[in-house]
Amino acid sequence: MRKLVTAAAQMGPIAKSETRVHTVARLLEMMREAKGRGCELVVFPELALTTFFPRWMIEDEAELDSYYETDMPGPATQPLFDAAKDLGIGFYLGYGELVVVDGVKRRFNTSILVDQGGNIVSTYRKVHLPGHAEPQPGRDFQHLEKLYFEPGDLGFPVVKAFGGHMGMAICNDRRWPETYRVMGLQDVEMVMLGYNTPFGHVGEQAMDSLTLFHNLLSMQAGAYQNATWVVGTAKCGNEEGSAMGGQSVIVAPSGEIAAQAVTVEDEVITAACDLDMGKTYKQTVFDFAAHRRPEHYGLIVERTGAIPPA
Ligand code: CDT
Repeated sequence: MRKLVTAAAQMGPIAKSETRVHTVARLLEMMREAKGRGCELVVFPELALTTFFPRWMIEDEAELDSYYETDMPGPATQPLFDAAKDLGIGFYLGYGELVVVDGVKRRFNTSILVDQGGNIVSTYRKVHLPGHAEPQPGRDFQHLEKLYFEPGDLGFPVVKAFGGHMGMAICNDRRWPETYRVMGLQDVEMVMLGYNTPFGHVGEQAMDSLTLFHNLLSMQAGAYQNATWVVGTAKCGNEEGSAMGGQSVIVAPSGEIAAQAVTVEDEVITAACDLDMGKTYKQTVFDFAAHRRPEHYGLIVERTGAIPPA
């Protein structure tokens, strides 16, 4: 048994006016709570340092820039790294990343994995960006991730850390089987992901009522089909008038839910995750080397959109 006691530190809303210092204080409090409950790793949400700004069309570049981090750690986030080292607890953190390359600003929806020594051991940039690149008329809230971020350019790295094989994804990535399978093929043992999932984003009442069902469905399927733990952490509740789903979960490689949040506020859930638990599946029904048939999977990488038969 390789036990990794893990927390998902769900966040309630972050107001537009909330300072980084205040938000980081909320994260630190949950980090300490997780440590007190025996955790070695805590998973925070996507864009955990600010309100979910892609809901608005922001014309002013300085205002837009204020939602991104140019340094990691920076002055506001250094306390998280210091606490990781002092307490001996690692963390996953999602944030907006702004880098300048050859004089050009590049923006990514990013997550990092920080070890118990306060070192960044992996960086991931969100691949599957949802929403639109232009504001949609008639909507109360936009979803402008395609305007404010470019698709990640780092693939889906899996690294050795915390005694296991650790991978990351961000929000909408959790709906795509390719996300998990690319990591499954690197023998991933735990996928950490943060999310902000507004209700009403599909614009259809019937589908909207299934938002929470789809949240669990996608993570439980990804966990089971790749025999990996999945730790999914929400930012949720009513944020600036936009209601977002909670339901943070820790899913076992069997697809079963080991822990689940019951509020839409700051809430720490934990599970003692045995990183060896996926082995039984990986050696039998999901023995990839024995059973996969990649010669028949070409379309997955050759084709993006579906084309009906002639
Ligand atoms: N943040 C994010 O990726 N949210 C999406 C919902 C919006 S789709 C327009 C998600 O998959 O939860």
